[in-house]
Amino acid sequence: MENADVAQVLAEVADLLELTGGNAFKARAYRQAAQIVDLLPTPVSELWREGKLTELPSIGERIAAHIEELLNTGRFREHDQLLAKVPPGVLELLKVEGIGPKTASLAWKRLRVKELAALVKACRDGSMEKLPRMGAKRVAAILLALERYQARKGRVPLHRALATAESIAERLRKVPHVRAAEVAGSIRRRRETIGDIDLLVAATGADEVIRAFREAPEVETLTATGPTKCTARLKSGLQADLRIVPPESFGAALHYFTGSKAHNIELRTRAMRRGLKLSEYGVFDRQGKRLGGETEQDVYRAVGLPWIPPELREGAGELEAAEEGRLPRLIEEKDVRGDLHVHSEASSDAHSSLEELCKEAGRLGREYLAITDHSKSRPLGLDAVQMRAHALAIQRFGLQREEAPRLLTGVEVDILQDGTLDLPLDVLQGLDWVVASIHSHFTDPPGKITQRMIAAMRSGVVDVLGHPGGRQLGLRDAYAFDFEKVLEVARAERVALEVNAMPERLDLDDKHCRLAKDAGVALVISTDAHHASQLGNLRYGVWMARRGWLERGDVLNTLGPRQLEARLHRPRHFGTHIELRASL
Ligand code: DGT
Ligand code: CA
Ligand code: CA
Ligand code: ZN
Repeated sequence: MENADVAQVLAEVADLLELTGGNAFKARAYRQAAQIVDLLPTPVSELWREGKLTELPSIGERIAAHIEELLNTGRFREHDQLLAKVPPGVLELLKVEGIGPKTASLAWKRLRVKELAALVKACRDGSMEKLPRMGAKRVAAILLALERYQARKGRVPLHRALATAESIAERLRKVPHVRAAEVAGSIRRRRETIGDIDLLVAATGADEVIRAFREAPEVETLTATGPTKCTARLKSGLQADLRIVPPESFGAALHYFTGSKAHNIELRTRAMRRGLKLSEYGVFDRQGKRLGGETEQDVYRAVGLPWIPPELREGAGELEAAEEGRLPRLIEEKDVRGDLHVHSEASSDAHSSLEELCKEAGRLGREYLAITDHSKSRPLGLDAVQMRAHALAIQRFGLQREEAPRLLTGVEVDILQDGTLDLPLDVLQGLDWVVASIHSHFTDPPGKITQRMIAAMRSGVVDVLGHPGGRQLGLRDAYAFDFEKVLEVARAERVALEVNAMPERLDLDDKHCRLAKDAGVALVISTDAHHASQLGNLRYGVWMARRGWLERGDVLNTLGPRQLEARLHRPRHFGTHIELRASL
């Protein structure tokens, strides 16, 4: 147990005493002891071994005995007894700025508030205001603080954390005696949202690493430090955990801190059944002999499994699949040959010309690009006449180009509230590629949303449903629509589903990707770029697809243009440009 952990338990005892109306002097003594331990320059366990605990200010016999119990067993009885009396949600209330034990226990005892959500409600419905010494002003301040707390506590989309994490890791790699530095945790698993950043370093000494970490420009302040680990609050508001391990444990530690927790637990159980012990320090046999731990492969090999890609480590059947030799060969970014949802400056919310888009797409090695601007119901969207003219302009522009990518004429057509499409069918039929998306009336009942999608798919002109789940991370959850029904119709009509790679959409999500694959419905990974610089976002979609167990064969735009054309449900003319060129 680190000093910070001990300090936290002592401080919690003080909170619990105050919440339960216990002795105020006693509570103060615990709080002071917590502060002393927290700021101690040496490990408290060392002082304890040397019998020097009671020499510390504020630590008498009684608290010293508790610390001893804590260090020995990881807990102590008085703490457990107090915890049993207070709902965990009440303890959490104390983390909100301006809420002390008095307010929290008033709300709990008088209003039966046992969690944050209930406190928000009590503040809004006026019941909080009626409590003694409360009043409208205090309640308003508490409400504000509650909102800030929930925002801080909230998860951030992957892209907000990824660059920061990688840049800190890069800095740590340059520190002397560092052998390796990797980003672990949910970022390494490419989860769409991130709770905190986890960094792991293999090094022979920790001090220099911790110093470099503290001095990283992204770091605001260290909130906890120990001999081989520390936690920082970053300027972005995120938290980052850093751990330093000896090189021979790096693989085991990387595995452990990559998670997920569910995956780790399953793997450890499997190891136990084979008489092995897995920990962040390595793989050990019954006699405690170390069998490995320098690489992640060691860990999996010890339990008789092949290495499992981090994106699959969610405790969702990956161990069974590995056991039976049916782990998917996950799709990779380089497998994707074209981008089938791209906006040019003809969309009012997009900014790049065809020229700029082609240049960047060519640089990224894309072989084809479908220009899919908005239809007329969106602000300044294109009507039938404008769309025809636009398609012609795209073809003309494509004709003048010799090099990749090939341009496809396309559209992102709105699926209107009644399920009809926002442009006449003959206009849509004249295009190379039709994305159909819902951009309005999100709050209609789920059944209605399902019907809209089904109607669009049955139009006979739609190639793919754009961002089918409708979610926007941190803003709007996916519709509660009937996905099974959508899959059934998609398969029958041979309509693909999009994995929209915009970092704030990532829609379909991993679970829906997997369901689609299992239902035999094709997927398309698209950037939905609104600027040339966003064409590089494809990787986010690929990560989501990998988390959804997708392989190359599950994704239509891993095909070359000719193969793609041949797979579609109505004849297409991707080759027109070539033929036109020949006839010119
Ligand atoms: P996050 O931060 O909420 O996005 O998700 P993670 O997965 O990064 O979780 P985090 O930061 O709490 O912990 C990092 C990894 O450490 C986690 O994925 C697995 C491992 N870990 C943490 N706590 C436990 C635990 O109690 N048991 C086990 N088996 N593993 C744990
Ligand atoms: Ca984390
Ligand atoms: Ca963490
Ligand atoms: Zn779009």
